[in-house]
Amino acid sequence: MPRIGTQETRPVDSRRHFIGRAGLAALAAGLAPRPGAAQAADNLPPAVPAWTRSQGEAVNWRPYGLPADFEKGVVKIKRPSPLPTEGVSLTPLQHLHGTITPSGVVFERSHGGTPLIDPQQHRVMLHGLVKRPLLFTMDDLVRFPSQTRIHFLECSGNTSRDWRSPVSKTVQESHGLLSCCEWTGVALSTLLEEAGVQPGAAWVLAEGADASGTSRSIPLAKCLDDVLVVYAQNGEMLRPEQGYPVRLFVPGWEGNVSIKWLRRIKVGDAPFMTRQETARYTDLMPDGIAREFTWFMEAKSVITYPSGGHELRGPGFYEVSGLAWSGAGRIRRVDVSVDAGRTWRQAQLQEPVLTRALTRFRFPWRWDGAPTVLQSRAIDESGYVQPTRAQLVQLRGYNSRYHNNAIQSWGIAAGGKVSNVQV
Ligand SMILES: Nc1nc2c(c(=O)[nH]1)N[C@H]1C(S)=C(S)[C@@H](COP(=O)(O)O)O[C@H]1N2
Ligand SMILES: [Mo]
Repeated sequence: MPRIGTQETRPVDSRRHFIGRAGLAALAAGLAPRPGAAQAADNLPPAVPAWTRSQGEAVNWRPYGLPADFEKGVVKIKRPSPLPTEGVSLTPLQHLHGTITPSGVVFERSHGGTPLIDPQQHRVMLHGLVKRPLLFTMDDLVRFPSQTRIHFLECSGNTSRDWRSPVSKTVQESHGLLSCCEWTGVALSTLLEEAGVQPGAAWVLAEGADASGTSRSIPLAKCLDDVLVVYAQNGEMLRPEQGYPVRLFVPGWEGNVSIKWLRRIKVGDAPFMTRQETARYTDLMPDGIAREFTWFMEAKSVITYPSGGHELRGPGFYEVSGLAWSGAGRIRRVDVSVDAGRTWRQAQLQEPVLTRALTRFRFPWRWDGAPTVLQSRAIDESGYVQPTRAQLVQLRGYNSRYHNNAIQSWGIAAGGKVSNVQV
């Protein structure tokens, strides 16, 4: 039997170093042994594998690169909805490494489908309480001084389905309305300066060009601080689903205000009270009164490995890993509990820890094989501590759906099965 290096194995417990060839092929595929996997033995050392014995695909065989065919399970999934154009697709967080979400698997939240906009014909209008109303072409926007920043984007409906009971099976289902990209564009303050904001201006309306007419009001102070009008994502022009050719990006705030397919910016002296900030995206409190304009995404974290649907292969060493983020700034600390919240120890944070960006944490754990519950808790630079589910419910009751940032619990069963639980 071949001996495999520790880099191949998870866990790296010494008793698990000796496994069969079918097992090795299964490990390489990251799956349970498949039928026919035994023939793969021809490709195992000391044999020279088939792919080494002939030339590979031609250089530039695919002028736009794609993931390997073996990674075809790493995809977004659409949550069932009555209309094909209204709903969400979810980021496969359990399959991702590091902190940047590849553009192809960035979740989508769209209320009227993805409009296919010709950038030559697209205009961004800037009007209202300004000295000079302006109409920008895409060339105009790209010509302005640009900025590039890495930020997370989270829909405030993320994790909303699990408010009462843990219905989500995987971290993709529970936390997949979350992404982190490198965004490039022009500061909204630059455009506002160009137009000249008039005295009395206090709010800005942003409106999309899609059929949903999604529009939101944002305080002028935030717009002058760090809001971007972005045209690029992870080094290339925006994907159509993410707002091509141009969207607003509002760092740290609920995803809904980051208006995609941006067509209009209007400066005013009061909030515009659009549908998306009155009938939707408010938080109904236990006393029946709805909080409005709860923009901030408070500190939150989730363990992505191991998470719902994973199966641990016996007792031994595991690197627990996950993501933490806060709309208020940088993550200061992440604690992990491997005993259902009774004791907590500090996880390692991957540098660089950026403001309002996903932060990867890691925590070494030796599983003794007994059933337990894993949790993570984020603390941000403002000192805010991610609440337990009980604390969140105590404060917010069961009336509201948005802004569920409670601590997530993953139950580990005796046989190693990982599932979504609430403690
Ligand atoms: N024009 C427009 N902008 C929009 C939306 C939309 O439906 N139309 N959805 C909003 C919501 S609810 C979220 S969470 C984010 C999602 O951004 P993404 O689809 O790029 O992940 O876009 C926001 N901007
Ligand atoms: Mo959203």
